[in-house]
Amino acid sequence: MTATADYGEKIPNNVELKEDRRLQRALESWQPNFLNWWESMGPTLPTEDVYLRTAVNVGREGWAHFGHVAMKDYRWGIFLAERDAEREVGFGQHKGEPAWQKVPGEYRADLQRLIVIQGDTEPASVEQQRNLGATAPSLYDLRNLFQVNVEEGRHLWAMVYLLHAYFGREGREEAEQLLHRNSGSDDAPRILGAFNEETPDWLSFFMFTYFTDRDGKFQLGTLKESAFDPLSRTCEFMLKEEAHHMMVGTTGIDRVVERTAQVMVEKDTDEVAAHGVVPLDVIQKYLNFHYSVSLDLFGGETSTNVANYYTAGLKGRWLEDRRKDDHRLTGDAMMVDSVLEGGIGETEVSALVGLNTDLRREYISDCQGGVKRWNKILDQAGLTQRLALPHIAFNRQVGAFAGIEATPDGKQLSADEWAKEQGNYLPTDVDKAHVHSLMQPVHERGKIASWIAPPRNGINGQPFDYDYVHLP
Ligand code: BYC
Repeated sequence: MTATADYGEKIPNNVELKEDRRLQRALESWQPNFLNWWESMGPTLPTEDVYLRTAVNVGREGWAHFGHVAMKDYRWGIFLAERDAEREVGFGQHKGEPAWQKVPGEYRADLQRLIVIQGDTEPASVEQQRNLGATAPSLYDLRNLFQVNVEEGRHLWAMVYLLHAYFGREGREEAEQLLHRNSGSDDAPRILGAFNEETPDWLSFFMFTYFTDRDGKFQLGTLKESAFDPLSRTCEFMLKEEAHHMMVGTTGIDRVVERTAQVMVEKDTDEVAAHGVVPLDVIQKYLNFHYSVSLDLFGGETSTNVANYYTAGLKGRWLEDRRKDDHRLTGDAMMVDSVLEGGIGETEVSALVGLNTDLRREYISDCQGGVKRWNKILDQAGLTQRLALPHIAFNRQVGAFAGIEATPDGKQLSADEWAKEQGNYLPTDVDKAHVHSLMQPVHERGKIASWIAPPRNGINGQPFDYDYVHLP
């Protein structure tokens, strides 16, 4: 196994694909289907080329190459982090055994399911974002969108490689289905809820890359712990690419908040819609929406699925090796969020069954980081208004709170009250129409839309007014 990718091949890879002719042929026959999917479901804005980062190496240094590339010629490849021959299973009933290089028969169905769910989200996000190019606020942002898109495409390749290499005919069929299901489709929708929502504007895009890509970070983090070593190694490398996506979200929201704050101070009012920016309360509603649908992605507060995955060694905890316990959890208990007779509270359950809650809590505390940053921007502008994460029970469709309604402060509401009040908490048609009206494309070098501040730094040391994208 080499760290350097073989770029002479049709499919760039560091898994010595040419040594396995059957697998190589299978993947080479999937490749045109992928490219067809990219052409028909990928970015709609025609471009000549884009200043993209391409993975060329998985080593600690210099894994990425930057250059202008025609997007359809992007070298989607298969990259796994280097193998540690000594690696052992870190948790569950197989703790201490050598990590698996093949899929044990008894865990085949569960592993395949996890890989399919992960794989399904990657092309879904490309589909959700496909029309955003037409309304990009700058060439810098346009380039970032496309970088995210090509990398999500590569993450699909990562999962398809595992399905082809380790799951036989069923795996190949699942790989076809990953291109067949589509975001928002009535007949064959994507598997998880958030990936069937629209990403119709750039505020949604930044919220998605902040909140929903961050679910990706945490889920990949738990799959990186997997006893199934090829899955672990591919997730490790995907996490490096994922970091850029979250940077796009974090700094994107920074820049929206910064611009809104500027105008609020300048005009000395909260009512800034007429001044061509997004009012703070609308930013809060978008945040409420994207955060709550992303909380749903962690599954139920209690889940026997997750307990089984952990015990089997398929899916660990976030930063498993930093946890100070026996990494088996068979006798342990924990408190999970729940609906009690008197209101919203906590219930004690076995620690294994509560692992979705454990991961969701890690995620929530990471999300707080963004809110802190954005509030600092408001503070520095001299404003007293603040953004906040809504309550865990707010707008949930999956898990313990799916059956109740609650305000962002966590006050329970009847269905009638919710129907009357939800427009105060979630984007209304009027809010969406206003955000939509701001989405005027700025495709001129060095220029930026009125509703967002320019970035502090360009990409790879290039200035903001660099020619990040060449349009026809
Ligand atoms: N929508 O036992 P439960 C990313 C289903 S994002 C619809 O609590 P479990 C990315 C569930 O399937 C990361 N259905 O669930 C981000 C189950 O159905 P069945 C993606 C849902 O299994 C941005 C039932 O409800 N990766 O990478 O403990 C851009 C009971 O649920 C939903 C993964 O998710 C939902 N939200 O946990 C690009 C990792 N939630 O079996 C990429 C792999 C649950 O009863 N997936 N259901 O028919 C998993 O680890 C787990 O399957 C889940 C669910 C965390 C998703």
